[in-house]
Amino acid sequence: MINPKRYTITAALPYTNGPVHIGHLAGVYVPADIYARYLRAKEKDVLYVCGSDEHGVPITLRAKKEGITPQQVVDKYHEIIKNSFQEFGISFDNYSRTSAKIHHKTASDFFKKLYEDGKFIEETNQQLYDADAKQFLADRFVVGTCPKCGNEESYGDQCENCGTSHNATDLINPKSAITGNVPSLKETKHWYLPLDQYESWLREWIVVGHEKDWKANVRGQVKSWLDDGLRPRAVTRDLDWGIPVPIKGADGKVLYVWFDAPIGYISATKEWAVQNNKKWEPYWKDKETKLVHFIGKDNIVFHCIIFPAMLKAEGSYILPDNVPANEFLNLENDKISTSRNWAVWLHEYLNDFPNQQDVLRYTLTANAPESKDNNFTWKDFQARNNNELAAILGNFVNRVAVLTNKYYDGIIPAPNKFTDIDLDVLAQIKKYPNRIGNSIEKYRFREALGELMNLARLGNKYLADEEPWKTIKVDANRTKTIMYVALQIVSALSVLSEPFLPFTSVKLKQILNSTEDNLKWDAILSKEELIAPNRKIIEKAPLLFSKIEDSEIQKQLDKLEATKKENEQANKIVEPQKEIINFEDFTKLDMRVGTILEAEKIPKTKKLLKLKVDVGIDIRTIVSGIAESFNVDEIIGQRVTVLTNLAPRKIRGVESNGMILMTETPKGELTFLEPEKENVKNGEQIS
Ligand code: B3M
Ligand code: ZN
Repeated sequence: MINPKRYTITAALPYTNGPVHIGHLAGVYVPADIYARYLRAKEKDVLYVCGSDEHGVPITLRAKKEGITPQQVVDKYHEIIKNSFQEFGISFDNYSRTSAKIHHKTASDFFKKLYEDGKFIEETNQQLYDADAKQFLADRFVVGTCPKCGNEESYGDQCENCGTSHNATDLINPKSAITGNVPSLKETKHWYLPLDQYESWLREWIVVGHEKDWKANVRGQVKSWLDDGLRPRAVTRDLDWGIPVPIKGADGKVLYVWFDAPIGYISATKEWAVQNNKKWEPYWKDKETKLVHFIGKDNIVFHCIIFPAMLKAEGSYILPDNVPANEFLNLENDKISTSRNWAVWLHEYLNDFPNQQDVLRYTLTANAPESKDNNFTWKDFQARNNNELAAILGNFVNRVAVLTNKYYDGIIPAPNKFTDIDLDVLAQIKKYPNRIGNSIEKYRFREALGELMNLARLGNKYLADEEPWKTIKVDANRTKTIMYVALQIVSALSVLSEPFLPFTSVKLKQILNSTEDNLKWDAILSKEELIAPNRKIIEKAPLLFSKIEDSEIQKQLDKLEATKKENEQANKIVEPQKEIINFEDFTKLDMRVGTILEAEKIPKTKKLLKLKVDVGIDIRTIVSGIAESFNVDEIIGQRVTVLTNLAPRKIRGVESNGMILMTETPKGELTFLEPEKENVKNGEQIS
C-alpha cells in the first residue's frame, strides 16, 4: 500500500503461561517495535497493539502443573511479561489482556454476528475424550503423531514441527496430555467455520495478489495448505476456561482460543481508543489503513488463513497488508524450550546485564531469523557488543564528545570553509534516512541496522582521515570545521538509531543536549544543519557501551551447562529394582567375555545383525538387535559380555546362541559392556 493514512501494527499476543525469552523478542516484538518507532519518527499515524493471550489449553496445563488456578496463572505472568516488554522499550500504544471485559464483549459479539449471518456450520460428531479426566481432548490436551510429517509430538490443533494445523481426530496414536490415556470417542456439538469456502478467495488474495511483497516463507506455507485443501474448522471447545459461547444450547462450551485471541488486537484498539479519546474504527475498517501482523512462523496459519477468513466472514474489516512472519531463533545451537528451561529469560538477562537492553536488541536484530532459523550464542553477543557497538558506534561518539569538550569547552564550533570531503560526508548523511527506511519498510531489519552502523563507520573514517587531534596544533579553523561535521553525524545517529536502540538514542540526545529538539527522521533530509553551533554539549559523556568481559560470558555458558545437566538428570528414568533372587539363581547365568569377529546385516530387517563371537569356549553365532546403533565395520574386534547359556532361538531363520549384554540410555543409545583391562581373555567368566 502506497502512502497509507494510518498504520495498525500488531504483535502476537503471548500465551500468559510463562515469562518471555529472547526468541519472542527476536521473532516478533523487536522487529515490530522497530517498525512502529520508525513510522512514528516519520510522523505517521501509528497504532501498535499487543496483549496477553490468557485463554486456551496452555494456561490450563500450566495451572495444573503449578497447582494454582488458571486465573492465578494469568495474573502472575501478565505482570511479568508486561514488565519485561516495558523494560526492553517495546513501545506498545496499548498492552491489553484477553481477560479484559472489553475483549470478552468484542469476541462474543463477533461470534454472534457470524452465527446470526449463518457463517458457521453446526455439527454434532465424535470427539476425543478422556474418561478419567472427564474432559474432551482438543488442542494441547492431546498429543499424537502428525498425519502430515510424522512428528510424534504434534498437538491436537497444530504440529509445531511442520506448522500444519489439523483437527484432534486427525492425529495418529493420540494420547491425553493430562493422564496419558488413550482417548475414547464421545459425541458433542460444535460450530465450524467452513474454511473450504474461503479457499479460492485466499488463493487469489495471498498466493496471486501478494506474490511480490510477502515473504517467500509465508506465501509458501499458505500455498501448501491451500494445495492440500482446507476443511471446516471448529471454533468452539468443550472447556471450562475461556469465553463462553454466547448462544443458546452451548452450555459448558467456550470459544476456541485461536478464535478469540486475534480479536484481541481489535479489543486492544478499542481499549486504547477509550483511554485516549479516539475512534477505533478507522484503525480496522478504513481501507486506507495499513494493517501489519508481526508473528513467529508457527502462527502463520492463524494469521493468514483463519483470522482473515473470520474478518472476511464478518464483512466490515480490512485485511492485513502484510504478515512478515519470522523463523525461529535457537540458543547455542539448540531449540529454545520453555519446558527444558533452554532459554535466556528477559527478566534474568536484566539482572545479569543491567541497563544493557540495547545490546540485546542489537544482537537479536543483527541476527534476526528473518529468512531462516538463526542462532544466538553468547560469544556472538559479546563480539557484537565489543567489536561493533563499543568499537564502532560508542568509540566514534565518545571521541567527538571528548574532543569537543577538550578543544571548545563543550561548545559546538562554527564551521569554516568546507572541503570536498566535508561536503561529501554532509551529503552522505542525508542518504541514510531513506536507505535505512527503505529496508525497514521492506521488513529487512538486519539490513537496516547494518546501514545505521555504516553511518557510524563513516564517522570513524572521517575522524581517522581528517585527524583533528593533529590539525588542532597547526590549523584551528580547520579543526572547528572537522568537529562541526563530526557533530552533524552524531546528531543524525541520535535520530536514526532510535527505532533500533531507543535507550542509546536518548543518551545520544543527552550528550548533544538536544533532547528538546525533537528532530524527526525526514528533517535530516531537509534541514541544512542538524545541530547548530554555540550549543554546549554535555561535559562528561556517559559511556554508551562498556566492554563485556570473558568472565561474564563464561557465567552465562556455565548457567546453560548446568541446565543441560539438570535436564539429563531429569531424563534419567531409573527403573525400580527387580524382585530379589538368591545366589543359586545368579550362578545359573553363564556370562563370559568375548570378542566380535564377524558381523553382517540380516536382510530385510532394520535392527538385526548376525554376529560371529569368540566366547573362549567356542566361536558361535549370535543375533543381536543393534544394527541401528553401530556400523558393521566398527564393531569387528569389539570386546563384549555374552550371556552364553541362554537357550538357542531362531530369529529370522538364524539360530542365535546367546545374548550380547548392553546398556541403553533413555534416548536409546546403546553401549557395550567391555572389560576394563585388555588382558582379560575371551571365555573368562563374570561372577
Ligand atoms: N498466543 C501463540 C503464541 O504465543 C498465541 C499467539 C496469539 S496471536 C493472536 O505463540
Ligand atoms: Zn507435522
